[in-house]
Amino acid sequence: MTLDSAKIAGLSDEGLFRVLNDDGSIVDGYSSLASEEVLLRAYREMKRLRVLDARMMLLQRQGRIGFYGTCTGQEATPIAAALAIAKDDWVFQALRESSIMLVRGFPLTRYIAQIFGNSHDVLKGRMQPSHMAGRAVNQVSWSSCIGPQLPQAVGAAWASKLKGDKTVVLGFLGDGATSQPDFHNALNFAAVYRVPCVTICQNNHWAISVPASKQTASSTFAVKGRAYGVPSYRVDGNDLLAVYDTIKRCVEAARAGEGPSFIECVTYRIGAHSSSDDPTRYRSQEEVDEWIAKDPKKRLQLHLTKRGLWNDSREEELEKELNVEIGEAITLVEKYEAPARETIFDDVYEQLPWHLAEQRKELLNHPPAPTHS
Ligand SMILES: Cc1ncc(C[n+]2csc(CCOP(=O)(O)OP(=O)(O)O)c2C)c(N)n1
Repeated sequence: MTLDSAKIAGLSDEGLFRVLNDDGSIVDGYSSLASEEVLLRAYREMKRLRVLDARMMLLQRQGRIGFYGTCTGQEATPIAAALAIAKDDWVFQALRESSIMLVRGFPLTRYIAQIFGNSHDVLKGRMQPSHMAGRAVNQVSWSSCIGPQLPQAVGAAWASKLKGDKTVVLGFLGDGATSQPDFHNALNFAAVYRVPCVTICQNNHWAISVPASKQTASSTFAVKGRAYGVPSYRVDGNDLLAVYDTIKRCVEAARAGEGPSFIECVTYRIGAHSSSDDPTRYRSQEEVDEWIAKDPKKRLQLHLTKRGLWNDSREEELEKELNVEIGEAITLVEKYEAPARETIFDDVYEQLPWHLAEQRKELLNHPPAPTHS
């Protein structure tokens, strides 16, 4: 299955590819690649992410975690991406795609432990909250600088091509990151070396307080791929089926040796940029309300209901189940201690150089500083 956009109505770099109409029906004559099983799983994961984000924001407001970045309103892209790739594929995320790890089997408790930065966190509390990584699921942490994950993704894809192992790499960015040199370096290199990298831009209309209209004068973000010779597509990012089908086709094309692609997913950040941001300073509630009406979770729910796969009692049951799952995970994780002090010396050198070994010993000879509760 490779990508022949000429045969797929609406799939282009200036159009807006849609599969689901607003009422949850499918565009006439279109047949999606997503099975019922994929759709039900996708809905569950979208809802889990929404519940999780809401709980994490509450914890942040209660002072129990330091920082959080939600994905509310944008869930279709990460969840569809997670379901469209193979086990060995790699993911280089930006801020709003951590949930891909969860869908690919990373344990919820370890995920939440990263947000607390405690001893159950595989990153040992070294990264800012919401900057996860999981070697077990081939997901690389975002550095917080806007853009560097893109040349990294292209480099990993180049390695895959050189090794001939058929692994595909996804690299994510926001609309703001298209103004960073790394975006241009990455797309150029990807095209010249025809690497198996699918670059996905979540155009959520805002880069903190900078609107998409001030980010570029191009007609769309997707057309930027043309300049580099990267096949590019613009899709409705609130339409899980459109995103799933497009990513799946691009990934399979990359796996078949057809090189890179670039996808712009048009969506909207319903919440604040992060727990440190107040969006009422720069955008109107009317604008937010317009996008709440285009909720990607609601649209998929309508679709499943139309197909007889979903109803109110299943929704209620799922809500209860997710609240228990997430509530129990938080209770468990919050009890873990901080990472041991000496772990700051781990993971850089196979054998500690003498001066660091000396510092480590010195540290262990001193009692820990008192903690303040
Ligand atoms: C190189 C660099 N410049 C500026 C910042 C500050 N900053 C953090 S997030 C952000 C906006 C990112 O917007 P976008 O790429 O659209 O992603 P979004 O947060 O909307 O998902 C900026 C400018 C940064 N982290 N790194």
